[in-house]
Amino acid sequence: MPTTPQPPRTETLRASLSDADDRIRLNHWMAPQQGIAPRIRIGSHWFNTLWALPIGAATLLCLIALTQSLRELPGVEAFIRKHPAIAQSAPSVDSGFPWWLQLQHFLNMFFMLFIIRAGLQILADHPRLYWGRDCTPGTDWFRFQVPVPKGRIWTAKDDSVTLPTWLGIPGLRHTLGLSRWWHFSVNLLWLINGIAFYALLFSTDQWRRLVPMTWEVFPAALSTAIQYASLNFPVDEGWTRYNGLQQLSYFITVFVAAPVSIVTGLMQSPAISNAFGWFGRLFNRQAMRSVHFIAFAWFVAFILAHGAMVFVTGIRQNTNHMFAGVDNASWTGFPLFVAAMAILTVAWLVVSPFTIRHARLVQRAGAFMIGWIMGLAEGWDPRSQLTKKDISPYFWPNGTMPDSKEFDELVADGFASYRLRISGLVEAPRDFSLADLKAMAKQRQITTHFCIQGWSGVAEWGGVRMRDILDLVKPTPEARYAVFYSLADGADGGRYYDVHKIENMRHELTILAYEMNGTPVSVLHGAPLRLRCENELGFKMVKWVAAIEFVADFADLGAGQGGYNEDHEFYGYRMPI
Ligand SMILES: Nc1nc2c(c(=O)[nH]1)N[C@H]1C(S)=C(S)[C@@H](COP(=O)(O)O)O[C@H]1N2
Ligand SMILES: [Mo]
Repeated sequence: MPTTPQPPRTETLRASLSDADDRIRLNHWMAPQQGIAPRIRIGSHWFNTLWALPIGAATLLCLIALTQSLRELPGVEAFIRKHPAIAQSAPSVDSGFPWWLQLQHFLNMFFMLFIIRAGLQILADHPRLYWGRDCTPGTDWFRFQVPVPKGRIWTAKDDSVTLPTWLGIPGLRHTLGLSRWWHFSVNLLWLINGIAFYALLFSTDQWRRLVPMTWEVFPAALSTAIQYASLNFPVDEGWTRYNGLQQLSYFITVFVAAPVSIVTGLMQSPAISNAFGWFGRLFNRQAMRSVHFIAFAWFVAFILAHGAMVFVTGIRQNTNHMFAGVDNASWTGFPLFVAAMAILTVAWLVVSPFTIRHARLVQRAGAFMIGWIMGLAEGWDPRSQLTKKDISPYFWPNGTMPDSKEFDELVADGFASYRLRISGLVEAPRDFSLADLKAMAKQRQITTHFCIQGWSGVAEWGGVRMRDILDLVKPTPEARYAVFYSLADGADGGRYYDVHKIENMRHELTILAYEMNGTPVSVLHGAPLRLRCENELGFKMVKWVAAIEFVADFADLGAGQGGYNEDHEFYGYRMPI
C-alpha cells in the first residue's frame, strides 16, 4: 500500500535553508549576459540610438553653418540687438554665489553620480520600457536587450543584462538589490539637499536667477542659442543674471525634472501606487518608469551640456563663481574645482569594488538609512483593485522553478496529497489539504504585481485570506513574523523562503492563491499555492508554498536577513517600495 507522503517537518525545512556569502563572489554570481546597444521603437521599426551620435555631430555642424549665415541677415542681427542673451527686464541678484550655494551645488553633483549610476543598474535588470500597464513582449518602446525569445520559458531574471562596474553601481548582472540601497539612500540625501536649496533660494534673492519673471525669456533664449551656435558668444553676466537659455534649462532641471523624478520614482512602488487608488491605477507603474527614464535622460543631457559650457564660456570665471564665490580675474576657484573633480573621480572608482566586496555592509547601511521609510509604507493596507479588462495578456514568469522528485509526484497526482503545514508559535498547528483550503471562504482580487526588477502585470487571483487562516491557527502573542517556505530551491541552492511581518498577514488583500485568472494557478506561477501580499514587491510572494511557520525572530533562519533573496541578493526584508 502506498504511504501518504507527509508534509515536511519544520525542522527539516529550517535545515534546508542555506547560508549565504556577505560579498559578491564573481565566479559564483549569476553568469554575465551582454545587452545590445539601446534601441527605440517608432511604429514597428526599432532604431539603434547610437545613430544619434553621428547624426547629432552632423546636425551640430550644420547648425553652426546655418546660424553663422543667419547672422549675416540684418533682421537676425536686429533681433539679437533687441534681445541680447539676457532678458533685459530680468531682475538681478546682489548676493553673488554664497557659500551655501557652492556647497549645495557640489553635494548635488556628488549625489547625482550615485543616483544616476545606480538607477541605470536598476534599469538593466529589466532593460525594457513600456507605456501601457502590461509588459507584454513586443509592446516595449525602448530596450537594450534582444526581443523576448519565443518557445521557451524566459524569466525576467533571464532577461537581465550586465553593466560594466565603471558604469553601473555595482555593475555586473542582477545586482539591483545593492543598487537600490545606493539609489534610495542617496536619493534621501539629495532630497534633503534639494529641500534646503529651495528654502534658501526663496529666503534670499537667489531664486531670481532661476525663475523666469518675464516672457522675454523665450526670445532671449532663442537669441542665446543663435549666438552660441554661431560660435560668437554673448556677453556673460553670470555673477548677477543668467541668460535666457540658462534660465530655462536650469528652471526645468530644478523645478520640473527633479520633482518629476521623485514622484515617478515613488509611484513605481506597490505600497504607494496602491495607497493612491485611482491615481495609482491611472499613472501606472510602466508609464511612471518611462517618465522617470526621460527625466534621467534630461539630467544626463543637462550635465553634459552644462559641463561643456563651463569649459567653453570661461573656465576661470565660472569656477571662481561656483567654487570660490568671487568675481574677479584670479585663479582662486580653479584649484577648488579640480579638487572637487578629484573627489568625484575617487568616489566613481571605489564605489563599485567597495559594494561588491562589502555587499552585506551596503545592505545593512541602506536598511539603516531608509528602512524606516519602508516600515512606514508597509503599514498602509493596500485596497486598490482593478477590473477584468485590466488583466494583462502576458504575465512575466520569474524565479527558480521547482526541480525535485517530490514536486513532480505532487504534480502527477494533481496535488491531492499536498498538505500545507502551519506550525511554530501558534495555538493550533495544522496541516491543510488543498480541499480544506478550497472549502474556506474564497476571495478574488484583481491586482498589480510589482517585481523588484521593474516589470509589472495585472492578474485576478483567487484564494484564502491569510486573516482567516490566522483565525484558525491562532498565532501566540510572541509570534511577530510568518515564514513562508517554498517547495522549490532558490537560484544559488538552498530552499527559497521569505519572512513577513505578521501585520502583513492581516491586510485585506493578503491571500494564499490557488487560482490565477479563473483557473488553478499553473506550475509556472506557483502551483498549488502562492502568496499574494499586495503591499510588497514580487519576490516576497513565495510560490509553491510548502509550509508557514510563525516565529518571534528570523535571525537564525538561513543567513538571517529575512528571506532567500534578502540573504543571497542583498534585498531588504521590508520592500513595499
Ligand atoms: N519559490 C519561489 N518563489 C518566488 C520566486 C522564486 O524564485 N522562488 N521568485 C519571486 C519573484 S522575484 C517574483 S517577481 C514572483 C514572480 O511570480 P510569477 O512567476 O507568477 O510572475 O515570484 C516570487 N516568488
Ligand atoms: Mo521579482
